[in-house]
Amino acid sequence: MVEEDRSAYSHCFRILTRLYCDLLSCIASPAKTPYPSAGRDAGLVLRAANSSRAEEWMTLVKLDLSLYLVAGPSFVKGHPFLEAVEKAIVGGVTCVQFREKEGRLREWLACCYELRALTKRLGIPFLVNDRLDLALAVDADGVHLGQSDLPYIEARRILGREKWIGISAHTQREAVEAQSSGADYIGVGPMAQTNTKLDTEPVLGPAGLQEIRKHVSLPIVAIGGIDAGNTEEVIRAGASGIAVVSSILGATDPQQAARTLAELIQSSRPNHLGVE
Ligand code: TZP
Ligand code: MG
Repeated sequence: MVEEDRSAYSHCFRILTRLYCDLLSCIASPAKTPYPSAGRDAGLVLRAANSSRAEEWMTLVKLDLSLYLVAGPSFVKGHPFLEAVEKAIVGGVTCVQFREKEGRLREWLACCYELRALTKRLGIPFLVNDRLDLALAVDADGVHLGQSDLPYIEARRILGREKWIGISAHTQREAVEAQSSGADYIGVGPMAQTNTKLDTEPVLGPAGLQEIRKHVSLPIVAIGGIDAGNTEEVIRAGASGIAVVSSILGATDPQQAARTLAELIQSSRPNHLGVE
């Protein structure tokens, strides 16, 4: 095969692959019904979800980190995974991240397609933990990277300027570095002991978060061992939002669990009416 033919074939192959992916995501989200819950603007959600232009979705959807659900099938107890995530969003989750360590890449890919379709239908952002390949494959809105993952600069080069990139930071130095590199937000934790992730850094707690907050203006999502009992303390320490796994996905009623946390977040914000 001559070089020209080879390049024409590979061009066609890329186009067909793209069409196939678009077809898959259409099949995965047949009903573009927005769910105007949790104070979201139904008109905006409808426009964004129905938009065939990826950049229009990215300009219309807002990265609201208030109640950030970190979700993977292995963390759900007693409910079908997608049903639990949908209920949590209806209850007030404002952002979803796919994070899974068990299983195979192909299973994660299928799961990410479904989460992409669900979050688009309900009008909230969808990010992928660690894996840029998965994020790009399903056209997620961004990635969340740890200190041992691909550095920000390479991730940004691969993802382009439109996507969001969050970085985990455990120390003041890592937080300042993430901010100056250009990250969109940082994840700080653990706030308390957690059984969900076994290789965590030592507990930082709200006091550690408060210290980091003094040195960065970037949105901070607190993570690790957060539930209804410590949400207020964490928000008052300066977190823009909380990221949770078990207090929503391990709850008997994920929708109610999300609602309770969303209400606590609202009422704990320093500028909440009657608070300060
Ligand atoms: N990163 C730091 S702690 C943690 C992750 C992903 C797990 C949080 O899970 P949970 O159940 O909300 O404590
Ligand atoms: Mg990671």
